[in-house]
Amino acid sequence: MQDAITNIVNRYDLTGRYLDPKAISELTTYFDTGLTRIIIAELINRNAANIVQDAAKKLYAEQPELLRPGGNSYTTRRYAACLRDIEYYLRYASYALVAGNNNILEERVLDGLKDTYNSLQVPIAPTVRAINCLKEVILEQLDPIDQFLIEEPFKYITEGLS
Ligand code: PEB
Repeated sequence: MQDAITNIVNRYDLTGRYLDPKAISELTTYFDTGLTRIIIAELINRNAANIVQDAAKKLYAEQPELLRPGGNSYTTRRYAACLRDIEYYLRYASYALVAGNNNILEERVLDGLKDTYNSLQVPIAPTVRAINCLKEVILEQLDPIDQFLIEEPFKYITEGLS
C-alpha cells in the first residue's frame, strides 16, 4: 500500500534526488488537505451504517427490479452480499482518502474484481451506480469546498470497474 508521502519519496529515492520544489509542492498539497481528510474519515466512521443504508435505499428506489426474482439482489443472501460490498467500498474509500493515494484501491479492491463480478453475473452498471450513490450520500454532508477530496477515491473505483 502506498500513500501520498511514500509515493513521492519512493519516486525521488529511485533516482537519488533531493526533494525539489515540485516534490515540496506535492507534499504541501497533501499536508494542506490532511486535516480535512481526517475530519471526513471521522464523519464516515461515525455514520457508516447510515451512509450504507441510505446509498442502498437510493439504489433500490431507482432500480427496484434488482430486488425482484431474477434481479441480482434477489434473495436475502444476495441482498446481504450487496450491502456488504457497498460497505467494503465505503471503508476502502476512507482509507484511500486518508492516504491521499488510490493504490490501496487497486491492490485490495479492484484487482480481479471485474472478473469475479462477471463470473457471478453481478451486473457492473448497477454496482457502479451503488458506488456513486455512496458518494452522493457523503457529499450531502460535506462543505462544497471539501467535496473534491471524496470524489477522488470513488472516481477511481468506478473507473476501475467500468
Ligand atoms: C466483491 N462480491 C461478491 C463476491 C465478491 C465480491 C468477492 C463473491 C463472494 C461472496 O459472495 O462473498 N469482496 C467484494 C468486494 C471486496 C471483497 C468489493 C473488496 C475488498 O473482498 N448485486 C447487486 C448490486 C450489487 C451486488 C448491484 C451494489 O445486485 C453485489 C451491490 N456481490 C453482489 C452480490 C453478490 C456479490 C458477491 C449480489 C453475490 C453474488 C452471488 O453469489 O450470486
